[in-house]
This record gives sequence, structure tokens and C-alpha cells, in this order.
Amino acid sequence: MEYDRLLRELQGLEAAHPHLLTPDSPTQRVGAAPLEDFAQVVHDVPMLSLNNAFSEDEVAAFDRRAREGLEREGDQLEYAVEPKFDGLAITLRYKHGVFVRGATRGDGTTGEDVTANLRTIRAIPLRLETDAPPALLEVRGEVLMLRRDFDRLNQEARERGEKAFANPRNAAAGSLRQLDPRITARRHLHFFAYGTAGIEGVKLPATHSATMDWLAALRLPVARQRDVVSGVAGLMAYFNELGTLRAGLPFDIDGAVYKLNLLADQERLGFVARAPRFAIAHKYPAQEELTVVEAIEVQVGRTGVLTPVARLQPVFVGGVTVTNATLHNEDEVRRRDVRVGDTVIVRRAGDVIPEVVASLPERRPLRDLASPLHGPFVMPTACPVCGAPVQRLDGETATRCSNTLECPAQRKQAILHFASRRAMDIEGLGDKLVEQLVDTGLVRTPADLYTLQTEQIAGLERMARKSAENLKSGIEASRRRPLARFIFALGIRQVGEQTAKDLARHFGKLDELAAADDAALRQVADVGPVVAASITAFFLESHNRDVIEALRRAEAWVDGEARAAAPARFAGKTFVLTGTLPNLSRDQAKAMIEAVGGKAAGSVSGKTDYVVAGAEAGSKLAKAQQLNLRILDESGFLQLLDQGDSPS
Ligand code: 9MJ
Repeated sequence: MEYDRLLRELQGLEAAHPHLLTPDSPTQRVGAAPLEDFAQVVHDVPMLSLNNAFSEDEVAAFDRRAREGLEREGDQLEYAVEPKFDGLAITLRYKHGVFVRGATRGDGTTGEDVTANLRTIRAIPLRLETDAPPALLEVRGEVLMLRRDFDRLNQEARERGEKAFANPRNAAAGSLRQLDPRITARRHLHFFAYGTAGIEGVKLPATHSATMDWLAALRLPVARQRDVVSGVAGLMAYFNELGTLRAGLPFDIDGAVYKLNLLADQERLGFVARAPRFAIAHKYPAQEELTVVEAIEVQVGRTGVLTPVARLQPVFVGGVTVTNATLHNEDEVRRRDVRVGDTVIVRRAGDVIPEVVASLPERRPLRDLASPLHGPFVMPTACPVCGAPVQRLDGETATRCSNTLECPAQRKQAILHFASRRAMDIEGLGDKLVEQLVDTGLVRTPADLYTLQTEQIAGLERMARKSAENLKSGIEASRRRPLARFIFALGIRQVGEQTAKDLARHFGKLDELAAADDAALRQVADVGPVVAASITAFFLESHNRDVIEALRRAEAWVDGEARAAAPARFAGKTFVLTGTLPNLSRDQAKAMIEAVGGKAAGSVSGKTDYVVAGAEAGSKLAKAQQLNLRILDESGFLQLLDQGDSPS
């Protein structure tokens, strides 16, 4: 990297001419020799914490107190708003523009001198970018670790068999409080400034927002997601908008910070106890909480993979109550050393599945240590559902039940997948019903669905006659599905919806696909060795061939013509769907387009052949009109597909 080359060049120059070495030289970032201990730093201006608000009511109360304190009850106050970084508060001291000392918050009054470590952080300027530096400037801000650096650090730790950090905040804290700055230097920490404390020789601007702009001009990193808003409505709008950005930010935030924008107002309001009256942190629901593991169970999925799941004391995290969290696989449980009775950190961010991030063994109850119940987790050697032996292949993290054909867990999941909306789309067949059908032995494979009698369904517990009839007609309606859906419905490992479509188009007939060898399969775009091997293995399995034969008798699918043999009528034609059609769903219309060889695209361009517009079609329709494209309503679209294209 260019930076590294220049750094080495500078190191050479400084070694040759030591009098040229200055404390703000980039070579001083690399990391000095380890310290015995950190020196203590008494902060000239205490490092305060912020009071928290967890609801709009609490934000409104904060705003009301501010208006009362300023005797401006009837006004909308102006606030500078910014993200609340989830890192470590630090203070940086610049004398005549040169970084001379940095410290942690500590207890707010006294912190630790971590200057040598802070020097290794490239985001912290060693010299401010100005011709007229203040005699003294104390900058307050947050040290944090970007998520990508955190992921890399943990990845490396795991590869070395070391314990990973629970979250970027802990990783940043652990990295900053290293007595050996060379370690900090390798950790890639980042920094954002959010205020000042103590300044001599220059006058600050009148507002917090202008102060932040000034810090940015000095080359101190500040949040880009800053704004100035007025009143509670402005604060809430910012909070919600920042919330939508949160998951996509490269660093963790745990809320928004609101500060009265006028510094004179800030001074007037002053402080209560250890927090300012002029600022508040509005927190998002925590994404991580502590709870206790009550049990570790093992679930078996559709493909037979055993997944350890922690049953937890219910805990409110990420906006919902969580009682189960995935532990991923055997290696992950071992690595995190999660045991029954442990206190653990549970994380739920966005819509992702809750996971146990780390165990806190220091909180492990002493009495548990001797009990085998609370020993390290061991994967069962028999499938918890069917009792068959489990197997873990070399190089794989997954442990699988070996009984793919008969294990009810896999059967139920396979049937649910077969019936799902994007597969055979059997209306009325949900998980409760599949559970009953499999448990009563009425259905063992997807093919059994087609021989079910209404009476048999109606005989199930809690099943009304009407619902039985509905399911029966749902099953009937699912016969003669297009080949692509059927291939997808088979649940061949590695074969998703798109691959199924590609295979159906390429081979045209199921028998052609079943007979294809590796070379033939690899002719299909995006089919690599792993997918090809999985398909071959599936059709080699005699049980699978039996099920397919039964499904053939049930006329579950219809073969088509392979695309290469007879190009579809609308091959190469591009359709754009916009608005709501009166009868067809978007998925249905898309499937019809693809069935005739066309492509459904997302946006209108000169390359679009047809635009199918329904109610409330917006800008796409306008653009199509502008480009003078063929525009069809639903009936025109159906007519086109039925009759083929006519010159327009
Ligand atoms: C954080 N953590 O992002 C403050 N903070 O202001 C921001 N913290 C703060 N401001 C005064 N953005 C005390 C703490």
C-alpha cells in the first residue's frame, strides 16, 4: 500500500536524521514499547455521561424541562442531533495544534493515559489541519471498531483457536487498554469526535453544529449522519430515520444524541449531578442482553442438519422477547463454551435470528462445575428425532442425521417445503397439519399427499369437514405444476428456485435431468461441481426415484420442451410489471412471463419490450409512455401470451 511505502521511507529519514523526528510524525503511530501501567489523568473538565430516554414521552419531558429552564415554554427549541456511537469515550488534548495527550473517561474525573495507543489510530490526527491552531483544544469523542475490522479480528482469533470478542465495543475497549501499543496498532480502531472541552486562544462558534463543522475542517472525523432539527417532532423524525440507517452503518450505534444547538443555551442550562441538562441520549431497544441458558436442545432441519439451540430465560432484546437462540453448530458451541446454567449475551439485530454471542464463564455458578449436566456441550451421537446415527463429514461444520429417507424431522420439513408457496403452492397445508399427517402415518412422502382422501383428512383431530375439503382441493389444484416448480419442490440440496428454473429450461423433461451426468449438468449456467454432485446424488437415491415415480402417477408436474430444442415464443423479450393487476399476483405474472421464455425486469428502459401496468402504476408507466413502449393491461397481457405477438 502507498501509505506503508511512504511510512517506511519516513522511518528511514528519521533514523538518519533523528533531530527531524517530531511527536506528530506518522511513524509515532506504529506503537512504542509496552508500558508497565497506565498513568492517571485528572480531567480538567469532567467527562460526563448522558442521561437516557427510552420513549417519546421521555424525550418530550426532556424538551419540556429545557424550555422551562430557558423560560421559552412556547418555543420550538433547536437541537443538534447525531448518532450515539457504541464505543469508548476518550478525550484528546491538542497544544498548538499538536496531539499531546489522550485519556479514557475512567470514572469521569480521573482516566487513564492511553496516548501511546491513541497515536496508533489513523483517524486521530497527530496535527490539526490549520494555520492558526488554538493554544489548547480538548476534543471529546468515541473510539470504536468498525464492524468489518471486528469481523476480521474475530475470524483471525478463531483460526488461532483463541476466544473471540463478543462485540465491536468490547473489542475496541480491549484493544485500547493494551499496555503494548503494538497490539493496539494491529487492531484498526476508529475515532469520531462529538464535542469539545476546554479551548484557549480561539473562540468557538455559537452553535454545537458549527463547532462540529469546525472540528471536521481541522480533520477530526465527525459523524456524517448529523442534523439540526426543531422541537420534539424533529427529534422523533431524526430518531426514526437514523433507525432505518442503523443496520447499514459500518459501526454500531445504540441511539441518537440530542443537544441544544446554541452553546449559550447549553451553558445556561448547565448540569444535574453527573450529566448535562442540555443533552440526552435517546436509546434504541438494546440488541444485546444478558440471560441464562436453561437447556441446550438439538433441532433437526429439512436437510437433516442438527442445530444446537439454547433455551433461554425470556429476555427482551432487539424489541422482542427472546426465548430461543441459535448456537449454530458443534464447533460454535465449543468455541463459545456455552453450558446449561451459564449467563450469556444474546443478540438480536434487525430481523436476524437471535444468537448467543458469548458466555460469561466468570458468572458460572460454582456448584455447577462438578455436575455432568453443566459440563461442556456434546453433540448427540444419535438423531434426537429418529434415533439413527449422526454423521459429520470431514471438513464440514454440520452434523447430519444419516437417515434422510425415514427421519420424520426431515420428512416433515421436506413435505412443508414441497407444499410451500414458491414450490407446489398447496393452499391450506401448514406446519401443524403436516405434523399431524406425518405423526398419524397418513403421509410419509410428498407423493402420499395425492392419494389422501377427504375422509382421512377430516378424521384428524380438530379438523373440520370444510377445512378437509379445502385442503383436498388445494392438493388437487397443485397437480400439473410447471417443471421448474416441481424441481424446486423436490428439495434437492443446493438447488434453489433460480437453479430449478435454469434446470427446467435446459433439460425440459424431468427424465432428462435425472439422467444427466456431471458434464451434462455443468452445461447449465451457474451449476458448479457442488451443485452437480448434489443433483446426481439425489437421483441416484432409489428412495427418491420411488417418490418421483409416485408423483409421476399423480401427474404432479408437466414436462416442457427444453429451451435449446425449441426457442420459446417470447425468448429474449423483456417485460416490466408495474402497479397492481386486478387478478394476477406479481409472482404469477412473472411465472407466466418466464414460462414463455421472457424475462421480467425491474426497471423500464429502451430495451423493454412490454410494460404490463395495473392500478396505481407510477413512474415506470410514465417512463414507458415517454419512450413510446407497448403498454398492456392484464387482459392485453393474457391475450398476448395466448395468441403470440402481433405487429403493433
Ligand atoms: C456518543 N456516545 O456518541 C456524547 N456521544 O456528549 C455523543 N456522546 C456526549 N455525544 C456529551 N454523540 C457527553 C457525551
